[in-house]
Amino acid sequence: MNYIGLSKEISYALRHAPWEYELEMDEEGWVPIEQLLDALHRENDWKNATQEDIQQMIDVSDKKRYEIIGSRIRAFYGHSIPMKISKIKSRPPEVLYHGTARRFMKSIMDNGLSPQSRQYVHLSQDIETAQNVGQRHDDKPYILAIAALKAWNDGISFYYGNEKVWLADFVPRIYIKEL
Ligand code: HQG
Repeated sequence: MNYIGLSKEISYALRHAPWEYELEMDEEGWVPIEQLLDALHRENDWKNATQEDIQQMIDVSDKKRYEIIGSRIRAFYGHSIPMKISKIKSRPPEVLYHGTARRFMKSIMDNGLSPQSRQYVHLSQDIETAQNVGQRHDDKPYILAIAALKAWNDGISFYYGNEKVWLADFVPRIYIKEL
């Protein structure tokens, strides 16, 4: 089984286009696994995929992108669908990090971090994770340190994604420093 391909397909379905897969998604992003499997089975690449394959894909991945509880599955982060996925507000650690590209730096330092095509700004728990995120955009990514706890104390909302990923609606520039 091509687990990377399966993960990409499921990411597209759960984060970006559940309607293309006829998925009924609730406000926390949960969908019935059966519906997802039915949709996958309509595609040649995944016509024999099972729930065990999905579980295995989750288990072998270096990133925790999805969770299964009972008969439902959801993505932890990354959504771009019009219906905003509700996340639980949580007090962040003192500092979070964000890896980005040089070409975005001027706009970020002028305007703050905003979600762009996703629903939330994605922040990293540690510098290594931020490096990996930033490398998707630039060979030599810029790492930003976010004064998250100070921002939280000033009323900025943060949300827990997974143990490496935090989310925010917006991060004003006064909380952002280049590392
Ligand atoms: C930038 C992956 C200009 C921002 C990763 C980023 C992550 C601005 C880009 C998750 C800006 C958006 C999300 C502003 C932010 N002006 N540019 N004001 N504010 N930006 O891909 O955080 O592998 O939507 O710096 O690992 O890179 O898919 O967000 O460079 O966890 O599971 O706009 O996606 O996870 O890019 O990545 P993205 P991201 P997966």
